[in-house]
Amino acid sequence: MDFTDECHERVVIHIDIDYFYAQVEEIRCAEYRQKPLGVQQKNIVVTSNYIAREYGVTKLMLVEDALAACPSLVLVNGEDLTNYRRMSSQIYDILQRYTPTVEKLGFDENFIDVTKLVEDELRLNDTQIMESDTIGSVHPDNKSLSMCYCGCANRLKQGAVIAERMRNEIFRETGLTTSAGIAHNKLLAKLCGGINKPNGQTVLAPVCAVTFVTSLESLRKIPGIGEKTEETLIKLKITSIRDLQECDKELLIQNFGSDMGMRLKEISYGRDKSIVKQTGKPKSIGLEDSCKPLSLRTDVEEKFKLLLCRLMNQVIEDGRVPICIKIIVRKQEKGKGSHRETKQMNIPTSLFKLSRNGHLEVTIGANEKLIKIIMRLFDRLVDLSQSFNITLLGLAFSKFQERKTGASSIANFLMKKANVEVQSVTNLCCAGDLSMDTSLAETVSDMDCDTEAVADNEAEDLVENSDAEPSPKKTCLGVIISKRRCFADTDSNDTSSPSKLRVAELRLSSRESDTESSSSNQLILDDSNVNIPPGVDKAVFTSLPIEVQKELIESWRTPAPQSNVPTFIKHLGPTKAALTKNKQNTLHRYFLKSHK
Ligand code: DCP
Ligand code: MG
Ligand code: MG
Repeated sequence: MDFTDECHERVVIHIDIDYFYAQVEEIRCAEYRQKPLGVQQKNIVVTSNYIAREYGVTKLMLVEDALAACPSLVLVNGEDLTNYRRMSSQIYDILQRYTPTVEKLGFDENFIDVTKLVEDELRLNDTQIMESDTIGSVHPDNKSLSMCYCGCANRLKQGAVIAERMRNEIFRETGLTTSAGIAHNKLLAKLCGGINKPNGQTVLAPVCAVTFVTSLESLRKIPGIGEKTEETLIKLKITSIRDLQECDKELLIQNFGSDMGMRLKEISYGRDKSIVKQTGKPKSIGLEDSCKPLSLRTDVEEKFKLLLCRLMNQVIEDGRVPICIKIIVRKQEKGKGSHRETKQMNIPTSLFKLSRNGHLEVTIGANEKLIKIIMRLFDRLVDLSQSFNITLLGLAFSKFQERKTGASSIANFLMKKANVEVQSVTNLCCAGDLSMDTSLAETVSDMDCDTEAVADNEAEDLVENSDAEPSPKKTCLGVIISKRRCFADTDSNDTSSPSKLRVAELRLSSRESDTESSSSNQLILDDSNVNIPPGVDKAVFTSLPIEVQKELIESWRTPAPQSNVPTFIKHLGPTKAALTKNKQNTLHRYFLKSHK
């Protein structure tokens, strides 16, 4: 196999924010711009501005060492990640305007596959790059870029024009400068993005990929080669990229397994087939914080209250209603060392509501109720009759409901439930070998980890019956709808192909509409003196959101011609049966008693 041979069809951009946390602090306080600035978490300077870097202050340096290197260093506390998180998602949103194929990597990096966009722009313009377009630097030079005849030179240049546009837009809207790499794969885009930092961008000439990777000064420069992999490689006497290229492939496969072994071989030649995978919303939103040993329940409660306050802000920003909470506790026990335990339970959805403009809000008393739940979980996790020492506490929300198109829309009404049924364990990252509990747990909260698996049935056991959300499996309309294969695919808007749509994601829960209208649902029926057509299940009808009821009532008053499908179900798409038998396709049909 020739590892040097790779096609250059794709155009991938990697964008990294310059001195991220420190730059956010400079935006908050302009006077920091002229000073050496470091952002501190616990006793570590996690990053610094470029003035401080000139003094030798490096990322992840001990505060003590940083101050020794630069006595005039201004330190700001960066433990509250709210602003960083906000900027990070603002940038993600900006990039999403160009293409949905954006993959978020941590807080300050994104990969964007612009292949399609480039093709479209090249076709539309039918020209070479305009004089006025800036493409930034080319590594190693323009001549090398034009040495391949597959068309990659034009594609990459156009990609660079797009990258420049993206970076300008990010700067205009957030004030943050960024650096970018443009290449035919993710690995090279990330690597070449570092060539012109800060506030620069670089296109990599594909024919120079191997030379470029070989020139990297250490194995660790390659994303994917971490401390452990490097250790093993060194044991195998592989200490440089060139060694990796020249070693026997079988040796790598023996020591790392076939996938990783092959991958190491490929990346040593700058090859990377991995695709840019669109980042979805995280499966859990959590944070945790290490603390001095706590041995009183009241102290634990205080700490949980603080964590909950911060977590609620994150959930509100996220906009989805969580229906499960998990607590994480690190216990220190004599003779046993320290270990983490978790416990989770479902929470009432009534703790949250959606405002008229679709924003998530916390209902009155929600925090107090949540603290009660949290402490109930804590009491189950810790034997209070014995002395205890807690050195870390964490909270995470998971199992989200998503309302996509307004609080009272039919799509909202037929909400996603697949994740609720499939996902029983949250994926909060244990900081693991990463050093700073708070920041890192938050940064990578959607990654897999080894937290204790709490069985679904256990979580269900803990549900407070008085206020719990009913299971979607038990709602009759949900059953009818999924049987009838009526689809609400708000993502793709593709109603032509039922196979693409997600039956399992449909759900109906009368409690969902609690926040909006359930108390007045009955009224609409009584007040309007409506004759419900025979066969319609009144109970099901009254559990529908008011908007839906109104629209149905309207359609019963004035029988609609066949083509006059109520607007709220147009986007659901016709069922196959409805299309072939040419029956009236209205929501009405879905709750006729006879269909049960
Ligand atoms: N960060 C952190 N802990 C780590 C690594 C990073 O808290 N172990 C935070 C601080 C950084 C941010 O993540 O500001 C982004 O990390 P980068 O490695 O991209 O570093 P910077 O953006 O700060 O600097 P650069 O200009 O080199 O990209
Ligand atoms: Mg950065
Ligand atoms: Mg980064």
